[in-house]
Amino acid sequence: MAFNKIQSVETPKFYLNTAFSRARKEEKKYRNNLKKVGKAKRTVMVEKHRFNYVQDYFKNAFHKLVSSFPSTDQLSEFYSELLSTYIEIGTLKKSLSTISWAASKVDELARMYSKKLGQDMPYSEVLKVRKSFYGRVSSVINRLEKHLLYLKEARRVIVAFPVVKDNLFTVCITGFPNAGKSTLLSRLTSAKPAIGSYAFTTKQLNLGYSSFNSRKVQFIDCPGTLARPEKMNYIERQAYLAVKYLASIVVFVYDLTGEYSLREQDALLRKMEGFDKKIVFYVSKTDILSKEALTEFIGSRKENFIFSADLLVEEIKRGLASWA
Ligand SMILES: Nc1nc2c(ncn2[C@@H]2O[C@H](COP(=O)(O)OP(=O)(O)OP(=O)(O)O)[C@@H](O)[C@H]2O)c(=O)[nH]1
Ligand SMILES: [Mg+2]
Repeated sequence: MAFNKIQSVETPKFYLNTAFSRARKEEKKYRNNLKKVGKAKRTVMVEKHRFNYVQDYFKNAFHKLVSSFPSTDQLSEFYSELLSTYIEIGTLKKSLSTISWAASKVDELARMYSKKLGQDMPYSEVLKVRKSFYGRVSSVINRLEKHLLYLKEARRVIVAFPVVKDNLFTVCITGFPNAGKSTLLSRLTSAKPAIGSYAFTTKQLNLGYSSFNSRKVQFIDCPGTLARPEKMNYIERQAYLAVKYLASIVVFVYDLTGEYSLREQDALLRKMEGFDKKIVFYVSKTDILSKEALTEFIGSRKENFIFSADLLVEEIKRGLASWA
């Protein structure tokens, strides 16, 4: 999804100034090409050209703007829910359709006012027609203010969305803050995520890709504790939706080096189990973990644990092989 292609959104004043000042420049160029035409006829031709320019400007600028927004009906479930978390989709649609409506209204006005320009009209009358035309166009465009503001805000939200692929076998790496998720991502893929010795290092969804048996696999580093579903922050919300809609397998990273209690980590695991996805258990930092601690942990659990990235890859390959 090419969210970075969304055109920047300006104020009504900006669009009006641009349209009118460019129309004036265009008019000059056009006038120079009409030296052989009689004065009265030329005045009217030049004015019509100006009206046409304004008409085309809004048609093109607004078409470009509206069509650069993603079509909300064609979004995948992941993006659809992500978008509706931050943006009122009905308002977005209404704003976009009002912008398109304004372009067609300007089109209609340009035709109507062009017809008012008579062949033998004195210049003072021509100016009056232009003034009325510009006044009507300004009133249509000025009415767009709140819609343009809404689109500006929607754009700000949408361009920051992670660019995920929703048709690939996807491994979501989850676990408590500082557990080693980003480190694992950097071991499994060529991604170079930020790795910090403190919790909440990852502030965006880190994505990485690898190919196994010539099949591409997407890895998503999904941070956050998902502690309060109703109060999830921006990144937690993305992580939650990635697990819900994109994960083919969830890797749950346990950190036994003591920073967070097992009880807390287990609580996050319960939440992951709620998604009904296959979960693979990985224990990080085994290089600094005592053998006793590890043995005690494994002995107290019924799940199978993986301790190395290589063995994890084998597990992912098995999942990939049985994936449709
Ligand atoms: N010794 C050792 N340290 C590790 C290992 N994996 C991660 N770490 C360290 O643990 C700290 C946290 O690692 P990250 O990969 O940033 O952890 P994270 O889960 O992405 O953390 P957040 O982004 O805050 O959720 C860093 O200081 C890493 O260097 C490991 O296998 N062994
Ligand atoms: Mg991280």
